[in-house]
Amino acid sequence: STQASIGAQVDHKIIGIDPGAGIMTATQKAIDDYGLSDWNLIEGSGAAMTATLDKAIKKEEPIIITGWTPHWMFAKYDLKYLEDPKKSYGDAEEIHTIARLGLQEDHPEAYQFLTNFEWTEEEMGEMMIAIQDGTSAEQAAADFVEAHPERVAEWTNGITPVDGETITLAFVAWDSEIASTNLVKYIMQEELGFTVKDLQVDAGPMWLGVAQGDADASLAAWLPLTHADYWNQYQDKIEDLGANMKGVKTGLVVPAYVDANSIEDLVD
Ligand code: PBE
Repeated sequence: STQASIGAQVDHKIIGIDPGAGIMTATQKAIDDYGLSDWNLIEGSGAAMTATLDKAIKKEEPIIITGWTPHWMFAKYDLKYLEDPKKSYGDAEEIHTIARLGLQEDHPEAYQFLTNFEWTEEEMGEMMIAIQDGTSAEQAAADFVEAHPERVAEWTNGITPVDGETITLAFVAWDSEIASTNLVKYIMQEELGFTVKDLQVDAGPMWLGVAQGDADASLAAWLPLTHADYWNQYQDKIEDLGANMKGVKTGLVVPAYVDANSIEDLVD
């Protein structure tokens, strides 16, 4: 007997995240690019997606999710990206720090620190896994700073601490951005004298908030592809402070036991 197609096995569902996430737009594009018109992208959140993934893996059931790296799920489970020969999810993706216009003038020390801050997937992984294991985000940031004083010294080199200026960082509750935002908040508060408000919002309001100056900056801009729509809309009202991480990735992800290797394998 022939095995059911992967589509039939998962009811033609791709488990997505919050509707404003760039990976949702990219997945709609993949559905078009690969002729997957009978598939449905399910909206939810990052937390709901990982909960659904965990359940499926415990039962060894097939599942397809929208996934990204860095993410603790790759340390916890045996997962693989589906190959994307049509590059619906882009290529060399980076996470950028973006700032409101005028930040350099109003808060030069914050501007300098945010421009300096750049870390690696491995470093973020330390914090993400600690948070996933139950450490609070704030404690994970404190532990990271204690473990990596030389990195903190590089990022803060030459910056004179301020006296109680307030900075608002907008972020979306994706696990990667919870880690970066909490680390930057901790260093700006503990080492540089700022009061930092972390403002949790959806992706659209995050970009709009920085463009309108309601937020001073965000560590959560995925470019050039994932947030291309937001970038095209707001680039004139935002300053790009450059990458805070290079070599990141998004795509469709499955447990290693799923019998598919490429998005092309999803065609019935
Ligand atoms: N992500 C994680 C985001 C950016 C960070 C890949 C889920 C997105 O798709 O917009």
